Amino acid sequence: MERKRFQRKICLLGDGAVGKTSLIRKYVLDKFDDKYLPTIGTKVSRKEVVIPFQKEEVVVDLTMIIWDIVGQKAYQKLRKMYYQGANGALVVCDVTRKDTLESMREWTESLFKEASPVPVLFLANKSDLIHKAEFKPTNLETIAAEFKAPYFYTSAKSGANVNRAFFRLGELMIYPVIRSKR
Ligand code: G3D
Ligand code: MG
Repeated sequence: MERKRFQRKICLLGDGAVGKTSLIRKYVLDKFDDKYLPTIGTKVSRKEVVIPFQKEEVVVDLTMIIWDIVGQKAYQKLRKMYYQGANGALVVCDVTRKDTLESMREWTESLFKEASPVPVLFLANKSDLIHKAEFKPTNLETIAAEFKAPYFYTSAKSGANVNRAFFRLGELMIYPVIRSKR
């Protein structure tokens, strides 16, 4: 198995209080790496993940640089810096608030304007509160299909699908590079 190393920037997008910061905290166990960048209202964390590509006989050591918007109403200028150079994104909504599902399109389109189309993954977070859900899986599936992207139900509280979501995004970002070099 050949070993390769990559570094990629990931952004978390979505309305306020959907659980972006909580998802990052759950995923990034090592909080020592957290850095607060007050000038751009953003917090940056780092996570190392090993992704095997069996068929291509390559194992990838991926460093994910995960960006979290701290102030939800970031100025347009700051938003640009946040998106710039993004290699992928998790677009997050809250299962208990349908309006947060509907604004996922806008979030995705504003990212694609600044960072050109990159792999995205749609997350319906707070799946532990599914009994209070305001929309159905098909509603989420419809939006994900529009962008030809996968979707997951996650819970930053229980941890359900959190690792899986970041890992899948990692695969989506790296696979084209591995495949093109065969
Ligand atoms: P944001 O970064 O998208 O703005 P936060 O969202 O991560 O700050 O989360 C907003 C609130 O939702 C927090 O509650 C947080 O604990 C809660 N939350 C986040 N993810 C989940 C989840 O998966 N399940 C449940 N039940 N709650 C979640 P508070 O009370 O601190 O505002
Ligand atoms: Mg936050």
